[in-house]
Formats: sequence, structure tokens, C-alpha cells
Amino acid sequence: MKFIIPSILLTFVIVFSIQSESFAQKKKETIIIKTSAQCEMCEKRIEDAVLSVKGVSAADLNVKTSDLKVVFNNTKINADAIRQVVSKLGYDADSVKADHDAYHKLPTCCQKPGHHH
Ligand SMILES: [Cu+2]
Repeated sequence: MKFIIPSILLTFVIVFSIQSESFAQKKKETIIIKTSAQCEMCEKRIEDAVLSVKGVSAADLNVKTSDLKVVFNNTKINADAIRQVVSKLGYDADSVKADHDAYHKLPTCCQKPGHHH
């Protein structure tokens, strides 16, 4: 009986230290955002804008698939805020639709075919 309470406490200490360790590792997060990018101009435009966001350490857009890979510190920025940045440039970002005005300011070649609104 004497050992039960100390061992429960020890268990808590171990569990807590494991959690805080994995929490620290979770700071760096990688996501793939599906965009409506069409060409290299879109690629540069999106990568430059996303890279300038505080907390983002890497942004790489694949023109063939329109997938944008972003590495960021999730204590400084979150995935939705990054999707908003992409939307404000005139591109869809996953379920976040392109900002209407920004989309219509894009060069025609950068506008997604069949896009109406
Ligand atoms: Cu383009």
C-alpha cells in the first residue's frame, strides 16, 4: 500500500514529461494545401506570399498537381490562416474559396478555367 501513491505520482510525472516532449516536437508542422494554381507565375506568387508569413519556414508549390506544401511553426501560425493568405491572392486553398476581387485581378492565364462567381 505504501508504494501505491508514490508509483501513481511517478506515473503522472512520466506521462506529463512524455506529453510535454511530444508537444515541443509538434511546433513544426507540415501541411499540403490543394490550390487552384495554374502556372509558374502562380507558383512564384503563392510561394513568395506564404514564405513572407511569420512562422512559415518553407513553401513549395507543385505546378502539375497544384499542391502547396507548407512547413510552419504551429505556435505562431495555423493552417487556416495560411489558407486565408492563399485565398487573398485569388486562389482556392482546400475548402477556402479564392477571394473574389483578388481572383479577378489575376492575369487571365492564372485564373482557374471554368471558375464563375
Ligand atoms: Cu499563373
